Amino acid sequence: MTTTEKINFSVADAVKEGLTQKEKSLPSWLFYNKEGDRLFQEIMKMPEYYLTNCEYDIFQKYKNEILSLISADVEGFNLIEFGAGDGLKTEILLKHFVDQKATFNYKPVDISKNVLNLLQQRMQKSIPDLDIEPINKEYFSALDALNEARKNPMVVLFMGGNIGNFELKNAHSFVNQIAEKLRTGDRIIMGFDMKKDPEMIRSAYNDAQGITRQFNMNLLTRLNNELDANFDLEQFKHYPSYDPQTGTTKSFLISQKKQTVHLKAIDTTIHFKAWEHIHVEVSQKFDEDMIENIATEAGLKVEKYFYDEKEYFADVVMRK
Ligand code: AVI
Repeated sequence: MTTTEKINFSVADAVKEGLTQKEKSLPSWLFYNKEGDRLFQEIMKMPEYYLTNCEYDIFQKYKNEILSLISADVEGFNLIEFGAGDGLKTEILLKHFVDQKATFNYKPVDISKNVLNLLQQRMQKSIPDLDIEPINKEYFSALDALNEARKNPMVVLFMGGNIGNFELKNAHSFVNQIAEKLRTGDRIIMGFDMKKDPEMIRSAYNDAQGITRQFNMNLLTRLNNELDANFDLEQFKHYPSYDPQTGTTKSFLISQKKQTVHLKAIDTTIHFKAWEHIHVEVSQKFDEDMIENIATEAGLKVEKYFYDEKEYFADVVMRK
């Protein structure tokens, strides 16, 4: 088999498209290969990366209030989680809901069968009484499929600040698209990382131990391995920026000199000027006005902001 036959074509297409544009960029989903998943787990343990602990604290503190809110006027509910990951934080809610004998089922949605299998094994072990039904589909087709057969309201969970990885206008359309598939009374619970001290935000994306740097650089290693490319990692630099005016964190890989990189498997040569950047990630930070705008545009009403103690992060309940 030749290298070209072995490559994953969606990776190839995304890379070719991203690196041959006038302003070079790569989509952030490319971070998450096996090594990228491992490095992201490490990032979440870094003292600078406050997001994970904040959301963990919110769920610990408000699990009962969250349950009261979503179960108050219904006989039962379907809890649909988009991109559950390792499920560590969701487990806090699920355990509590089961202990309280709430009538609900848990439907994690992911396009990776492997992620779902691991999650199911984990949940069945830690919460044997949980009614869990993984859905191996894309998010919107999962909602379509659920809508065909459901009686009870839906609560869509999208946590961890993942909404911030969309460009702001795409975050709006993502929520619009979910909301279009909801019925009156359905809810979304979404995690938003809030605007805060810019120094703190920049450190979260530039930790002292250099794990985030490795996470970003791993993208180039991935292209070297999967697309038979010859990026010299020593010649690229990880650089995160935060703009307090827009609340946008951006991560760049910056070419430290004029250089040429060849990606053999896609038969592509890329020229870099000295200090030219590749834009690799957006991590948007929000304030309440921005969240209200997202909700209102989608025809949703913000019911409640659940904040951690320092108000760094919010899990927001929005209702149709
Ligand atoms: C997954 N996502 C919410 C993370 C974030 O904070 O934007 C990804 C990340 N990138 C660098 N550090 C963490």
